[in-house]
Formats: sequence, structure tokens, C-alpha cells
Amino acid sequence: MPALRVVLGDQLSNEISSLNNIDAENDIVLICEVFAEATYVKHHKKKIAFLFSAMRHFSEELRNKKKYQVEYFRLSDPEPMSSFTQAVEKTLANHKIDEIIVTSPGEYRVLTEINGWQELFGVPVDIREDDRFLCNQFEFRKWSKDRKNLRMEYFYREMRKKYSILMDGDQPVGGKWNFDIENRKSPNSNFDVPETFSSEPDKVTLDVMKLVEDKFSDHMGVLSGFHFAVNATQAKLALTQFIDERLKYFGDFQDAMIQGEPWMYHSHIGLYLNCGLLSPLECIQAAEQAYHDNHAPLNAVEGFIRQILGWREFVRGIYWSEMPDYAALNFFEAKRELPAFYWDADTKMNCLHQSVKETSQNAYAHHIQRLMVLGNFALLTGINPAQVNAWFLSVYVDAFEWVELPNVSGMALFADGGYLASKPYAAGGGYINKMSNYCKGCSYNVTKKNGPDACPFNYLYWDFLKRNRNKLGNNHRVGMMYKVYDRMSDEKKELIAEDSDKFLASLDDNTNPKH
Ligand code: DLZ
Ligand code: SF4
Repeated sequence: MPALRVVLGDQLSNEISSLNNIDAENDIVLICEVFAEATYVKHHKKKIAFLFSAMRHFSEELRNKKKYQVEYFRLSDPEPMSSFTQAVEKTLANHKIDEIIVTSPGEYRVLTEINGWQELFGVPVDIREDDRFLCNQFEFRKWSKDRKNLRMEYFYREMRKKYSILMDGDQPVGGKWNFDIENRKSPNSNFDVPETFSSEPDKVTLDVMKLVEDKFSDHMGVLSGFHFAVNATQAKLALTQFIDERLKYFGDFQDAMIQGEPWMYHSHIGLYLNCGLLSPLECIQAAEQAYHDNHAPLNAVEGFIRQILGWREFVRGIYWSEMPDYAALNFFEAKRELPAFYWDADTKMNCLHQSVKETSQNAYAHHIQRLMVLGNFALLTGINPAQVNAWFLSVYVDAFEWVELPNVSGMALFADGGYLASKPYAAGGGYINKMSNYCKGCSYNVTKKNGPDACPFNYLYWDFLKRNRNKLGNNHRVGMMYKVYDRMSDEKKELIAEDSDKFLASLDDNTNPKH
């Protein structure tokens, strides 16, 4: 029974379930570059180049090392494919196929497309579980079923026990499950951030870069400086370099932002994990080993492992149990258009300017830039969650909807009303000033609360609370801030309202339909 084994662009793992028990002689593996995937949101140029290069490398490995028969469609072919469905149709027409086998995709949108194949093509379709994740959907639903609000911490503890990671019998190593309290150092020391992993683009990558420049020239970002790993061997080197050189400082400066230091002590392996070049357990075990070898402290190792074993699995569980409704949630009924500077970085607010500039350059920004600068601004100014999600999904090289949507809608925008996070991550300029050196180079004054040169975050923060009092007034974690607001003089409240109205009106004059 020859089968068509479809491997999607974020399924580039030898162990992917769609390739289990393959009949190398008779089965066909299909990997395809398609317009629909590159353009349903206009992905950053570097993201498309990374994925296409990784897909081309992976298909060559399957052909040469495994001797599989691979059908690979390029967007540079004379008849490029518009969608997965078209590519499957074409392959079915060219080969005798009795069955389609595919691993469940990372996005609800694509699952809906695949669900239609059996009827459309009249061939049985076997959609297999994506067992590269450490918690399957059944297990997650069992855990989350009767909980009104979900908190990652308890889920994470279960996962630590299940995989026996950083455990001392049935107790956590070091006597605590979570060392985050030690992970919030301000960036006030001298930094000597090691160079991030870099790999020269090879011929395959250079070809792909040319293709991207040709076909997607109007997408965000630049291709110059492309340095990502594009196969599993290189990705493993990037992981090893992180473990050897950065992990020890990862915890301490996890939330710090320094102008001109986009990579800091972060791992930058999310892009490899999320497309399958690295597996979660290999990253977790490498970090745990570094702790046992006294190479990195517990606060760093635990924090890193929590991101993968806890947070990553947790948000995926939420995505699949809550879709498709989750994508439409808009707790604050936020309607504002995304300002143009999210695309062109043209703003006098230095923290936003730097974060967008780096995003455009690297298809990457680290989690505090995403959450507390770009996300926080969108939250405070009430930007429509659908537009914010589309932006995050398109510009970050590691972003796929299963991970992007809960992080943006749930954590950054509180659009799910507190299902995922216990309070909105709203902050004024003081937080950004504490965690970064952006304010020194800003046209606004972070210590000023009102007036034309006051940091806009300072008044927007209060305006956000005031606007949403009916939704947040009963949230006990925000309650304190309402007490502070209520104690302000009427004159002060008036100034906050005036400054905010002026600022928000200027934002509305500055939207950009280009993307
Ligand atoms: C993100 C992306 C892009 C830009 N292009 C492709 C592509 O041409 N072919 C492909 O198989 N996958 C691509 N991807 C990743 C898919 O969008 C991803 O598999 C789905 O979002 C499901 O997670
Ligand atoms: Fe950002 Fe305000 Fe600091 Fe400027 S002063 S960098 S706008 S936080």
C-alpha cells in the first residue's frame, strides 16, 4: 500500500510520526514550499528563508541518508504550488498512492485544511499525533478539565515529576520548584555578551535568500546577516554553544534589555525547537547536565528548563483545548489599529524603536522586549488583538500559531480575561527603565508623569486601568493600583486623561495598511 507522507515545514524531525514505519521503496515523502503558508500572514523575510532552507536541507538528508523518495516543490519551480492541498493533489496525480499519512499540524487553520483531504481526494488520511511534544492533548485536557483558571506552575511541577527532571526523589532539586525571584537582575553591571551562534549561509540558503528577495520583497525585514542554523547538526551546535557560553548568566539577566545587544544571554533555540531541528528533551537534558557538572547555577538551569518543559507545553495545551474560539477573544474589546511603527520602527519612543528595529533586522526579539515593551504598549493603547497576533506571528522566526497566540492573546494582551495569566502584564515606564538602558537615549523623560515630554507609558498605564475598571476592578492583583489611582487629585486625573487622549489620537493618525 504505497503511502504519501506529508511533512510540513515545522515538522523537520527524523522522529516525526508521519515517517514511522515508512516503506522507503514505495512510499513518497512530500515536502513543499507553498505561497499560502508564506503569505497567510506576511512572514518576515528571514523566517521564510530559514524555513525554506531547513526544509531543503531536511529533504536532501531524507533522500541521501535514508534513501527515501522525496517529492519537493520549490516556489522557484516553473509551476509553484499555491497551497498544501494543491501540492498533495499534484503528487497524487503523479504517483499511485493508497493512503495519506501526516502528523497533526501546529495550527488549527492547517488542521481544518487537512481534515478536508479524505473527502476531497477519496483516499484515507491518517492524521497522527505529534509526539515530539512532552504532554499530549489528552493528558493536558485531563489536567485542565475542572480548573477555572490555569496556572503554569502546577502543570510544570507535574511535568518535572513525570520526566524526572531536576528531581531529588520526589522533591525538587534545591528545595524549590521555581527560582524566578533570582532571575530579575537589572542591567547595571558591565556586560560582555558572547557572540551568538552563527553559520555562514551555504549555497542552499543563498538560493533561498534570492528566492525570498524575488517573491517577498514587500515583507518585513532584511535578509542580510542571515546566520541561523539550517539543519539538525548545526542546531545542535547552537544549543551546545548556548549551554557552554550563555546559560550560566541566562537566569540573572533574563529580563534585562540593553541597547545594541539583541541576543543577550538568551538561547535563541526556539526557532529550531519549533520547526523540529532540536527536540525538547535534548535541550532540557543538556541544561540539566550542565547543572550537575557545576557548569551553570540552578536558577539559570531551572529557569531555562521551565520555559521548555513547563511554559511551552502549557501554552500548546491551551491552544489545542481552546481553539478555534481562543483566536477571537477580545476581553477589553480593543479596537485600535496597529500603529505603523510596528513595521517601520518610526517612533520617538526609544524602547519601541529599538525593539522593532531589532525585530526587523533579526526576526527576533527576546521575551521582555516582546512582552513588556511591544505587548505592553499594545495592551495599554487597546490595539485590536487580531492585528497584534498577526504581527507577532509574522515577524518572529520562532512563531507558529500554537505558541504565538496564547503568549500574545493570553499573556501579553489579557484578551482571554485571565484564563492563562492572573493579571494583565501592564507597566509604566519605570519598569522599562529598571530593566533596560533604553530611557537614556529617549526623547521622552521616564521620570515625568505628564506633559508633552513625559514617557507615554506613564500616563497610558493609568488611562488603561481607568478605561477598563469595569473589567479589572474586581481582580485582587490589580486592586491595589485602583486604590492608588483613587487617591490621586482630580487635577492629576485630568492631566492623565488629557495626555492619553492626545497621544491616542496621534496614534490613530499613524496607522499603515501596507502589511
Ligand atoms: C511558516 C511556513 C512558511 C513560511 N512556509 C511554509 C511552506 O512553504 N511549507 C510548509 O510546509 N510550511 C511552511 N511554513 C510552516 C507552516 O505554516 C506550518 O507547518 C503550519 O503553520 C502548521 O504549523
Ligand atoms: Fe520607553 Fe518611556 Fe523609556 Fe522612552 S522613556 S524608552 S518611551 S520607557
